[in-house]
Amino acid sequence: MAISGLLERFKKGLARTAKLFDVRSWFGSKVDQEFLERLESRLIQADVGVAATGRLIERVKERFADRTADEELLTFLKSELKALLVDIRPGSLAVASKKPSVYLIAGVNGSGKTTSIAKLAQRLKDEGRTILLGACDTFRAAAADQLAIWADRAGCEIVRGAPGADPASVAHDACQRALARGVDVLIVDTAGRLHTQGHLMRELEKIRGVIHRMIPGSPHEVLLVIDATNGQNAIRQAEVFTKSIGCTGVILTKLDGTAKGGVVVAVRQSMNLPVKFIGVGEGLDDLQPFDAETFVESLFA
Ligand SMILES: Nc1nc2c(ncn2[C@@H]2O[C@H](COP(=O)(O)OP(=O)(O)OP(=O)(O)O)[C@@H](O)[C@H]2O)c(=O)[nH]1
Ligand SMILES: [Mg+2]
Repeated sequence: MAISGLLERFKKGLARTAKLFDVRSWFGSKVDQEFLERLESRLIQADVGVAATGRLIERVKERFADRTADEELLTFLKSELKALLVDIRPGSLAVASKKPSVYLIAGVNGSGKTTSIAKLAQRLKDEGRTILLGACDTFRAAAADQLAIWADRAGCEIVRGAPGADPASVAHDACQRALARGVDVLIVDTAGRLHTQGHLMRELEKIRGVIHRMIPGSPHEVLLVIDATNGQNAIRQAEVFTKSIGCTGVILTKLDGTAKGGVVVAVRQSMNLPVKFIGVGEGLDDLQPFDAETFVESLFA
């Protein structure tokens, strides 16, 4: 996609968060305590997180205290935020040296796993890759149906089990099929679960274990799908899921519906987990590779 198109999508998806960062309307005001408090409260509201906010405010104070807010302050804020996100490579997913690359997708209920998988499958397919989907959400019969519809639309095959089947056995079958078919990518969907549900977290560990045994070196990515509207709760989810299944990155969905877009920074800072993709709508092309540069520009657009 052209750079300008990407910026427009980010802007649209981040419009609610960007409302908090109307820094231009503060131009001409003195950077005093009141100014810093206002900036701090905006950063907190956007869920940038206490630690990153504290650091940003300190940096602004050091440099701009008692000066007048102007373009230079805006440029400084942007570059500081970008620096917090700098080492995130846009949308890069690990690719196995030997096929298939396996991506395991997990997260709490309704966070957007299945729709994100559909969007991701479409994206990878458009890049010319062959995809197999594993429907390891056997908890609800409708879940595999939902994935099957997406698979059909994206023109890829799906492996599913009987309702109530052991999800780890479906993972096993999906790996076997992926190897037999020689597909490039296997994406494994899982049932939503709360990070506080110990037995369901263990079930997830079992799925991961099976995948790892069947395809050595895999899963190549364990992507945690986080609903951005959860704000700071996302951090706790990320901690527990990472401890359990070793997450390698985050798909942050529903940014279009929230002003808490700053959580991208909080996730990066507190968990050292890169945000790989962001969801900015319900359409198939509403999953975008996360790009720090475009993200920050959109916040202040
Ligand atoms: N606005 C918006 N809606 C989204 C986005 N991503 C997902 N959704 C919606 O969120 C709802 C839940 O999505 P699912 O993909 O079914 O979520 P899930 O995590 O698979 O849910 P469970 O399998 O039940 O845990 C659906 O209505 C999606 O259309 C997004 O980026 N923006
Ligand atoms: Mg689902």
